[in-house]
Amino acid sequence: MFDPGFLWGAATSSYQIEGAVAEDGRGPSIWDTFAATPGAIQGGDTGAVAADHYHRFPGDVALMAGLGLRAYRFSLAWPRIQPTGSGAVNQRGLDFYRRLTDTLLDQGIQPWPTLYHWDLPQPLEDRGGWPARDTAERFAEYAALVHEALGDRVTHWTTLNEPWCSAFLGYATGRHAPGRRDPAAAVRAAHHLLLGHGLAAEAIRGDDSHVGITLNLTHVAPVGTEPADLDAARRIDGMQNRLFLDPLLRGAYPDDVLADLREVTGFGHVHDGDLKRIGASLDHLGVNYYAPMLVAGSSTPTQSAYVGSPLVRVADGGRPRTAMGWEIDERGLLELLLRLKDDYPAVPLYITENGAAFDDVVEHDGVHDAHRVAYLDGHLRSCAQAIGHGVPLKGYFVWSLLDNFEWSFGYGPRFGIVHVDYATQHRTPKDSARWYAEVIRRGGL
Ligand code: IFM
Repeated sequence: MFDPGFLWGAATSSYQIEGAVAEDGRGPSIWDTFAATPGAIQGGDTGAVAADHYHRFPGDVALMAGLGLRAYRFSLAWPRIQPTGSGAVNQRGLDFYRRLTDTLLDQGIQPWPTLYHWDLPQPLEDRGGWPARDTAERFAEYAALVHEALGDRVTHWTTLNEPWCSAFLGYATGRHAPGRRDPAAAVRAAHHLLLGHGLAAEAIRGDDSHVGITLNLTHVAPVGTEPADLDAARRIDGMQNRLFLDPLLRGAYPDDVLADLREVTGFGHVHDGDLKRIGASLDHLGVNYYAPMLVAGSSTPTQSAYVGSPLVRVADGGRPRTAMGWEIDERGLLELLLRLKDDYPAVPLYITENGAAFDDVVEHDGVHDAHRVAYLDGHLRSCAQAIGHGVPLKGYFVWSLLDNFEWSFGYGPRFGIVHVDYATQHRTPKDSARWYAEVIRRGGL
């Protein structure tokens, strides 16, 4: 079960909630540019206003306190702090995060910042973006600046959120900013993101600082026992999980994944010493889990984010789905946590995102999101089971505190436990928020 020190939290990210994209000296990010590209985002939505958290953060922190949250995971917008991605600090941007952090601390809520949740300063993309090695160096410089400013208030740092998405959705499929479709560039980006993590961790780590990274991991299973299905599962597990876990926790890329990727690119971009820096010990690992993946071999080549593995298709597990079309299966989370314990050196784990979008209906007496409550309840049960099996799981952050900008899907999908009326910016805690507050109050289910 959950021990009394278990960290109960909720998560958001800068571009998804802040708005105020041109205020107080913030520079443009790749998401501003991408969102302005016709056809890139459903409904032509952008993060220009989002949930207006930049102006409303005191009220949002009061809401968090009302729910009894012990921690709040948010991200810092790099272009607020370094508008061009390098050089001098924009003090007004940094001050926003200082005020946010202080307001959280005043309410007894632990600030849990992520340094990068996808909003790369546009000038760095113009100089090559993550496929260029220099971006990793610039990221470490930015991390050091933020640490210098907030290191007396923050103990737990996360370098990157979901580098798989940054690399493969951003540079291979083009579904995310910067919208490039260049598989070889995506593979280089993945390495430079990991390198950026390693360099930033070196810059931050010290007395009171714990440094982690958040990965979007999943439980991958084959539909059957045919060799092609087993190979599909190996490949997808390799690209989604092991390509990141192995260098971080074992100091080496998995040989089979390198072999799969040789179809796409060579590895001249991996320099001597990089893996040593990437594999320097993690103080914690953040796990984002939403759905399992059932996969099969395929005879028809398809282009997907899984570059180097065209003969794979995602199969239907026949389970109920969320509004994103993602299958609901909390057992996948249990399998994933047990696998992390069995296959990798022990490291404190935190679920840094878990949650679901559903088609919420605002009624006269609130938002009765029973599906979301059931989803969260099931996944927390898996967490409790995992702890019972000895998994070092130390905390859980619901995705998300607020309804927000869901990237290329715009404002359609609602993941929040708090409803946001985007016309008025009025916040309404959903039934799931009340349910979660009660879980926190009781210290468990
Ligand atoms: O909204 C995203 C978040 O930014 C990263 N993880 C997945 C969430 C739901 O798609």
